[in-house]
Amino acid sequence: MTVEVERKFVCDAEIMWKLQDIGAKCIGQWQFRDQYFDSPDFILTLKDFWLRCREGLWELKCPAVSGTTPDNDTETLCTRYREITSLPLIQSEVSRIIREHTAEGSESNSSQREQIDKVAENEDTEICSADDTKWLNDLNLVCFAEFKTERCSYTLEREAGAVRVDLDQADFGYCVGEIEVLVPEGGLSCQKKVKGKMDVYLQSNERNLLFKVDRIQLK
Ligand code: V4E
Repeated sequence: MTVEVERKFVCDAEIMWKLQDIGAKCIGQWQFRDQYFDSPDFILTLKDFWLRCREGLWELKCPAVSGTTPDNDTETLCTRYREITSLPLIQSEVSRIIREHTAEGSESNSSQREQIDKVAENEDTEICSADDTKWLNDLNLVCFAEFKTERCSYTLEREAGAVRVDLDQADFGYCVGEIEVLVPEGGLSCQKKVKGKMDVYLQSNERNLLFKVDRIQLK
Protein backbone atom coordinates (compact mmCIF):
# COMPACT_ATOMS: atom_id res chain seq x y z
CA MET A 1 0.00 0.00 0.00
CA THR A 2 1.27 3.50 -0.81
CA VAL A 3 0.67 6.87 0.81
CA GLU A 4 1.15 10.41 -0.50
CA VAL A 5 3.65 12.30 1.60
CA GLU A 6 5.38 15.67 1.50
CA ARG A 7 8.87 15.97 2.83
CA LYS A 8 11.09 19.02 3.20
CA PHE A 9 14.80 19.02 2.46
CA VAL A 10 17.66 21.48 2.77
CA CYS A 11 18.54 23.27 -0.49
CA ASP A 12 22.17 23.85 -1.37
CA ALA A 13 23.60 25.91 -4.24
CA GLU A 14 23.89 22.81 -6.43
CA ILE A 15 20.32 21.63 -6.11
CA MET A 16 19.05 22.96 -9.48
CA TRP A 17 21.91 21.26 -11.33
CA LYS A 18 21.32 18.04 -9.44
CA LEU A 19 17.64 18.09 -10.36
CA GLN A 20 18.41 18.71 -14.04
CA ASP A 21 21.03 15.93 -14.00
CA ILE A 22 18.46 13.40 -12.89
CA GLY A 23 15.98 14.54 -15.56
CA ALA A 24 13.69 16.87 -13.62
CA LYS A 25 11.83 19.42 -15.75
CA CYS A 26 11.13 22.93 -14.55
CA ILE A 27 7.37 23.52 -14.87
CA GLY A 28 7.23 27.07 -13.55
CA GLN A 29 8.71 29.80 -11.47
CA TRP A 30 6.63 32.33 -9.58
CA GLN A 31 6.48 34.63 -6.59
CA PHE A 32 3.73 34.77 -3.99
CA ARG A 33 3.01 36.53 -0.71
CA ASP A 34 1.69 34.55 2.26
CA GLN A 35 -0.15 36.02 5.22
CA TYR A 36 -0.98 33.87 8.24
CA PHE A 37 -3.89 34.80 10.51
CA ASP A 38 -4.86 33.93 14.05
CA SER A 39 -6.50 35.35 17.16
CA PRO A 40 -4.21 37.54 19.29
CA ASP A 41 -3.78 34.60 21.69
CA PHE A 42 -3.03 32.13 18.84
CA ILE A 43 -5.99 29.80 19.31
CA LEU A 44 -5.55 28.21 15.84
CA THR A 45 -1.78 27.90 15.72
CA LEU A 46 -1.60 26.34 19.17
CA LYS A 47 -4.03 23.66 17.94
CA ASP A 48 -1.86 23.14 14.79
CA PHE A 49 -4.34 24.85 12.43
CA TRP A 50 -2.75 27.23 9.89
CA LEU A 51 -4.93 29.87 8.28
CA ARG A 52 -3.29 31.41 5.23
CA CYS A 53 -4.10 33.88 2.50
CA ARG A 54 -1.84 33.43 -0.53
CA GLU A 55 -2.40 36.09 -3.18
CA GLY A 56 -6.12 36.25 -2.33
CA LEU A 57 -6.61 32.48 -2.03
CA TRP A 58 -7.51 31.20 1.42
CA GLU A 59 -6.39 27.89 2.84
CA LEU A 60 -6.75 26.25 6.22
CA LYS A 61 -4.33 23.41 6.98
CA CYS A 62 -5.77 21.17 9.64
CA PRO A 63 -3.87 18.43 11.49
CA ALA A 64 -4.76 15.10 9.86
CA VAL A 65 -4.47 13.22 13.14
CA SER A 66 -4.68 15.47 16.09
CA GLY A 67 -3.28 14.83 19.53
CA THR A 68 -1.35 11.66 18.70
CA THR A 69 2.35 11.02 19.10
CA PRO A 70 4.17 10.12 15.86
CA ASP A 71 4.98 6.43 16.14
CA ASN A 72 7.58 6.08 13.38
CA ASP A 73 10.13 8.08 11.35
CA THR A 74 7.79 8.66 8.41
CA GLU A 75 5.25 10.26 10.71
CA THR A 76 7.90 12.48 12.27
CA LEU A 77 9.63 13.64 9.10
CA CYS A 78 6.69 14.06 6.75
CA THR A 79 3.82 16.44 7.08
CA ARG A 80 0.24 15.45 6.44
CA TYR A 81 -2.48 18.05 6.79
CA ARG A 82 -6.07 18.17 5.63
CA GLU A 83 -6.36 21.26 3.42
CA ILE A 84 -9.57 23.30 3.18
CA THR A 85 -9.68 25.85 0.36
CA SER A 86 -13.36 26.81 0.22
CA LEU A 87 -13.78 30.14 2.04
CA PRO A 88 -17.25 29.32 3.48
CA LEU A 89 -15.90 26.02 4.83
CA ILE A 90 -12.85 27.77 6.26
CA GLN A 91 -15.03 30.34 7.99
CA SER A 92 -17.24 27.63 9.39
CA GLU A 93 -14.31 25.54 10.63
CA VAL A 94 -12.47 28.51 12.15
CA SER A 95 -15.55 29.79 13.93
CA ARG A 96 -16.19 26.25 15.25
CA ILE A 97 -12.63 25.98 16.62
CA ILE A 98 -12.88 29.40 18.28
CA ARG A 99 -16.34 28.64 19.64
CA GLU A 100 -15.12 25.36 21.14
CA HIS A 101 -12.10 27.09 22.61
CA THR A 102 -14.38 29.78 24.03
CA ALA A 103 -16.67 27.17 25.53
CA GLU A 104 -13.69 25.37 27.11
CA GLY A 105 -12.21 28.49 28.63
CA SER A 106 -13.53 31.80 29.74
CA GLU A 107 -11.49 34.13 27.59
CA SER A 108 -14.30 35.67 25.61
CA ASN A 109 -17.25 37.81 26.50
CA SER A 110 -20.82 37.51 25.28
CA SER A 111 -20.45 40.08 22.47
CA GLN A 112 -17.50 38.10 21.06
CA ARG A 113 -19.64 34.93 21.18
CA GLU A 114 -22.46 36.74 19.36
CA GLN A 115 -20.08 37.80 16.60
CA ILE A 116 -18.78 34.25 16.18
CA ASP A 117 -22.32 32.86 16.02
CA LYS A 118 -23.19 35.47 13.39
CA VAL A 119 -20.31 34.34 11.14
CA ALA A 120 -21.31 30.69 11.61
CA GLU A 121 -24.97 31.41 10.81
CA ASN A 122 -24.17 33.38 7.68
CA GLU A 123 -21.88 30.80 6.13
CA ASP A 124 -24.59 29.09 4.06
CA THR A 125 -26.48 32.15 2.93
CA GLU A 126 -23.80 34.73 2.22
CA ILE A 127 -21.62 34.66 -0.85
CA CYS A 128 -18.14 35.09 0.54
CA SER A 129 -15.61 37.21 -1.21
CA ALA A 130 -11.88 36.67 -0.76
CA ASP A 131 -11.48 40.47 -0.43
CA ASP A 132 -14.06 40.66 2.32
CA THR A 133 -12.24 41.15 5.62
CA LYS A 134 -15.34 41.59 7.78
CA TRP A 135 -15.30 37.94 8.84
CA LEU A 136 -11.71 38.38 10.05
CA ASN A 137 -12.77 41.32 12.20
CA ASP A 138 -15.82 39.44 13.47
CA LEU A 139 -13.67 36.52 14.55
CA ASN A 140 -10.95 38.86 15.85
CA LEU A 141 -8.33 37.37 13.52
CA VAL A 142 -5.18 39.31 12.75
CA CYS A 143 -2.20 38.76 10.48
CA PHE A 144 0.75 37.54 12.56
CA ALA A 145 3.20 36.49 9.80
CA GLU A 146 3.80 37.82 6.32
CA PHE A 147 6.51 37.01 3.79
CA LYS A 148 7.18 36.50 0.09
CA THR A 149 8.46 33.33 -1.55
CA GLU A 150 10.11 32.70 -4.92
CA ARG A 151 9.20 29.18 -5.99
CA CYS A 152 10.63 26.96 -8.76
CA SER A 153 8.62 23.80 -9.40
CA TYR A 154 9.93 20.67 -11.08
CA THR A 155 8.49 17.33 -12.10
CA LEU A 156 10.38 14.14 -12.36
CA GLU A 157 8.86 11.21 -14.24
CA ARG A 158 9.47 7.91 -12.54
CA GLU A 159 8.11 4.44 -13.21
CA ALA A 160 5.89 4.67 -10.19
CA GLY A 161 4.52 8.06 -11.30
CA ALA A 162 5.39 11.76 -11.33
CA VAL A 163 7.29 13.31 -8.46
CA ARG A 164 6.90 17.03 -7.78
CA VAL A 165 9.66 19.12 -6.29
CA ASP A 166 9.27 22.74 -5.12
CA LEU A 167 12.29 24.90 -4.32
CA ASP A 168 11.34 27.87 -2.16
CA GLN A 169 13.35 30.96 -1.32
CA ALA A 170 11.68 33.15 1.32
CA ASP A 171 12.37 36.88 1.52
CA PHE A 172 13.78 36.52 5.04
CA GLY A 173 16.67 34.48 3.66
CA TYR A 174 15.57 30.88 4.14
CA CYS A 175 15.61 28.28 1.34
CA VAL A 176 13.80 24.98 1.57
CA GLY A 177 12.81 22.23 -0.85
CA GLU A 178 9.71 20.07 -0.70
CA ILE A 179 9.16 16.77 -2.46
CA GLU A 180 5.82 15.09 -2.87
CA VAL A 181 5.92 11.37 -3.55
CA LEU A 182 4.01 8.15 -3.28
CA VAL A 183 5.93 5.75 -1.07
CA PRO A 184 5.29 2.33 0.38
CA GLU A 185 3.79 2.75 3.82
CA GLY A 186 6.62 3.19 6.33
CA GLY A 187 9.14 3.23 3.46
CA LEU A 188 11.13 6.37 4.31
CA SER A 189 14.35 6.12 6.24
CA CYS A 190 15.17 8.35 9.19
CA GLN A 191 17.12 11.53 8.52
CA LYS A 192 17.19 14.99 10.02
CA LYS A 193 13.85 16.81 10.12
CA VAL A 194 13.98 19.99 8.03
CA LYS A 195 12.29 23.19 9.18
CA GLY A 196 9.49 24.78 7.17
CA LYS A 197 9.47 28.49 6.25
CA MET A 198 7.04 29.28 9.08
CA ASP A 199 9.24 27.50 11.65
CA VAL A 200 12.13 29.74 10.68
CA TYR A 201 9.94 32.85 10.44
CA LEU A 202 8.53 32.25 13.92
CA GLN A 203 12.01 31.58 15.28
CA SER A 204 12.98 35.15 14.39
CA ASN A 205 9.66 36.92 14.96
CA GLU A 206 7.57 34.94 17.44
CA ARG A 207 9.95 32.83 19.55
CA ASN A 208 7.50 32.34 22.42
CA LEU A 209 4.79 31.15 20.04
CA LEU A 210 7.17 28.69 18.35
CA PHE A 211 8.15 27.31 21.74
CA LYS A 212 4.48 26.67 22.58
CA VAL A 213 3.77 25.13 19.12
CA ASP A 214 6.74 22.76 19.48
CA ARG A 215 5.55 21.68 22.92
CA ILE A 216 2.07 20.97 21.57
CA GLN A 217 3.35 19.03 18.54
CA LEU A 218 5.51 16.84 20.80
CA LYS A 219 2.52 15.85 22.96
C1 V4E B 1 1.42 23.10 8.14
C2 V4E B 1 2.22 24.25 8.62
C3 V4E B 1 2.21 25.48 8.02
C4 V4E B 1 1.48 25.87 6.81
C5 V4E B 1 2.49 26.02 5.68
O1 V4E B 1 3.02 24.79 5.39
P1 V4E B 1 4.36 24.62 4.53
O2 V4E B 1 4.25 23.30 3.85
O3 V4E B 1 5.55 24.81 5.38
O4 V4E B 1 4.36 25.84 3.54
P2 V4E B 1 4.32 25.89 1.95
O5 V4E B 1 4.55 27.32 1.56
O6 V4E B 1 5.30 24.90 1.37
O7 V4E B 1 2.85 25.48 1.64
P3 V4E B 1 2.24 24.86 0.30
O8 V4E B 1 2.66 25.70 -0.85
O9 V4E B 1 2.75 23.44 0.21
O10 V4E B 1 0.75 24.91 0.57
S1 V4E B 1 3.21 26.54 8.83
C6 V4E B 1 3.63 25.36 9.96
N1 V4E B 1 3.04 24.21 9.73
C7 V4E B 1 3.29 23.06 10.55
C8 V4E B 1 4.62 22.45 10.11
C9 V4E B 1 5.71 22.49 10.95
N2 V4E B 1 5.62 23.04 12.16
N3 V4E B 1 6.91 21.96 10.55
C10 V4E B 1 7.01 21.39 9.32
C11 V4E B 1 8.34 20.81 8.90
N4 V4E B 1 5.98 21.36 8.47
C12 V4E B 1 4.79 21.87 8.86
